Amino acid sequence: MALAQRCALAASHSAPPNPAVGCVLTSDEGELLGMGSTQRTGGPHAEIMALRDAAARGHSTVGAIAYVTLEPCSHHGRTGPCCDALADAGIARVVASIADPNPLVAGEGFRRLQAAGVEVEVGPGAEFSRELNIGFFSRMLRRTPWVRLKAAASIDGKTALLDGTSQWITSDAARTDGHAWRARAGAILSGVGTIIEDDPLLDVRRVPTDRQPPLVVVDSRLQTPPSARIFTPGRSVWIYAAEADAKRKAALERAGASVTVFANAAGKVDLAALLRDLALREVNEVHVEAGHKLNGSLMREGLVDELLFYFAPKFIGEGLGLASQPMPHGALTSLANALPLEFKSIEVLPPDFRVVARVQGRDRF
Ligand code: AOF
Ligand code: ZN
Repeated sequence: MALAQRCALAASHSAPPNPAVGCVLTSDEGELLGMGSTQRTGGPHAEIMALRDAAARGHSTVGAIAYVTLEPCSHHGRTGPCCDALADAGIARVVASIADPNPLVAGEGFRRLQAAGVEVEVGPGAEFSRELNIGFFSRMLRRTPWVRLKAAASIDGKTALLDGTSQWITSDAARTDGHAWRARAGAILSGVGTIIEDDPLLDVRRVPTDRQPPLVVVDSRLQTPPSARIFTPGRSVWIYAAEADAKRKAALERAGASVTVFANAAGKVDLAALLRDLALREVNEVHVEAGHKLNGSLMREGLVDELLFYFAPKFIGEGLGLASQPMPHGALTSLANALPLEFKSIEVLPPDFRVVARVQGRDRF
């Protein structure tokens, strides 16, 4: 299963919106017969790749064991059912980490395998598989993506100088690591303020990938310049506005953007509706890289599931913070009311360090 997990990890940049899955086939004595990973959307699933690999190596899979990090699918989606392919290939036993939360599968893959006489064991590596695909589980079970907010700050929690200067607070290793998190996301989300002030690319450059996540821009009044660097050929830019002036909308559409209007009562973009819309567009994980205002709005509305914070060994003193909107009930008067988080990991990326902190209980779905 450890090898199947490595295969799953290898698929994490290219698999979205599909879950990243790995599959390893062995003989019942444990000889490796074949292995595979989920391919890009519409391509073969991990099980099919592993069966093909075994065939290419000249191995029979009759009586073999399949280790797979997710329940083999039972439906006809963009590809055919993997459970039938495994049974037809003579697999005797399937060891799967966890059931597929896709309602089209949800245990049916296991039932079909058992009905075909295949022995099924479920559980080994469940936690790994769910974490690797937390966005897919979120979209399938909550109908909204998993939202991870990334920020880079000085040790005293400042993300920019008072004049907005923020390049660069953290060093190379941390910035490359940030690109690896972008690469596994279904979309990268930012605000019009960041686009105007920094004219960033917000793409994946520092790690290998064969897929650029679409860029989502929260832009209430369509102020994104059509000349911004985010508009590069082949990349999707999805702009969400609260009102859409016809001329601006047309200009942005000419630049390659799609424009959607979702206004809330305050005349701002309805962020919860935006996220639900991203789930409909098959976005599993949203990687937020925005300024303190949009960060603050997302925090205030309780829409952030996880924080991905990098801290540099620098002291800024007076500067801009991580998130700067008042919380819904104003300043807290009791620490007992602070949003409870749980540190999932703390890692040193010299000279900086990275903290992944999750809103307590938010992953129970
Ligand atoms: C598997 N093995 O490697 C993956 C699975 O549209 P399709 O045919 O590509 O199906 C996508 C669905 O298949 C996806 O929503 C999830 O339920 C399952 N993913 N299943 O057997 C795999 N990636
Ligand atoms: Zn499948």
